[in-house]
Amino acid sequence: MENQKNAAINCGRSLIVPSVQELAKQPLTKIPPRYVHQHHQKPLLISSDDTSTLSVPVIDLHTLFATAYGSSTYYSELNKLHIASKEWGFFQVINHGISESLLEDFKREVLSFFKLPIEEKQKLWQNEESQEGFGQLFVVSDEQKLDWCDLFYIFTLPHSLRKSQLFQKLPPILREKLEAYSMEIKILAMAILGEMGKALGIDNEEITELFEDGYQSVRMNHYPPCQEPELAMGLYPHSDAGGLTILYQLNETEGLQVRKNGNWVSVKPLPNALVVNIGDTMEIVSNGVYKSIEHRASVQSNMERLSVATFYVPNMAKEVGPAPSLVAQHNVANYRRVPLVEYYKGFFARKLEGKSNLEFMKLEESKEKVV
Ligand SMILES: O=C(O)CCC(=O)C(=O)O
Repeated sequence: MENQKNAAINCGRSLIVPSVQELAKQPLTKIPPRYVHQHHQKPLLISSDDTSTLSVPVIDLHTLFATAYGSSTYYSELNKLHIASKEWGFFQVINHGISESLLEDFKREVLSFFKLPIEEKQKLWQNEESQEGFGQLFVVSDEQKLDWCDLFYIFTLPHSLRKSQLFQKLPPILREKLEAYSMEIKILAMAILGEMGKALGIDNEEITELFEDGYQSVRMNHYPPCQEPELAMGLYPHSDAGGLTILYQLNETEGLQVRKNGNWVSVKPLPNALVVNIGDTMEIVSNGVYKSIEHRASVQSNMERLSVATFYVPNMAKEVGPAPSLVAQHNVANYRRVPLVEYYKGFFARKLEGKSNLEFMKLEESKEKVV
């Protein structure tokens, strides 16, 4: 068991890269070639009459959590959640139950954290053994293009897996707020997963058993202003490997873009809303009914942007595969079943690129589908 635990927090490592925030402070007119991405695709420009059909759906969680189960109001909101998860893989949630004061306090601490002098940040930089800390993720070669982003990555739950020496080095108020935020996000993720289970017709015990003692990691992203935003990429297009990701956009600067019908649609930050997206694991658990959608982050010439993504993942000691109750309903399994730890090692060992890790999990129609 101990080995499984250690494997879970050591799914791989990323090459150490310099701080983009420090680079962005220099009087450059051009960004270094390592940050220039070719084939940049502009976001879809939405005309005013298209806005309603081309913005990520908004779900009112109070309606789901507090309305009588079985009422038409409840079912109508549950149906919105179901359609959003099937057709967008992304939605924003309002009235989610996390207090405004906690969100504000956590935001303030994350903003100050990224303002620490570089000498202080270096004490918290990733190292040869671990991808936790400041740096970038998924950097697997010296030739690979880099994102215009500094991140701070840390495992938060379960407590037994935390790197206590890293936690202890965090500024005390940030540590306290991160602790509170991560507990609230776990409660929220479990509640949303429960509603998804109901919408999909998955036995409740299956959701609980898979996710209850799940793993959680937090990725704080800082995208500095960029001299050539049309050439740089804040975060390369990817889908998330986990069950659910809950994203807090800390300021009003737009940047998150979601792939929809082959175009990029911007997710406008709404006050006190959180963005939820389906990860590859949930796509697999839903037997492909829900979709984990590619997304990316763009950068701006004159404004910084900050976000915090929390990844909620089943316990690594479990296997990932389609929920048995859904396979029984669908009469077919569309994905393999593998130990989660194997699945995640594959994810962290690759350059972050589209949905490449999920492809490996898909069963081919003609040969391998099993009931
Ligand atoms: O900053 C964003 O909006 C996107 C963050 C994200 O996709 C991630 O951290 O994986």
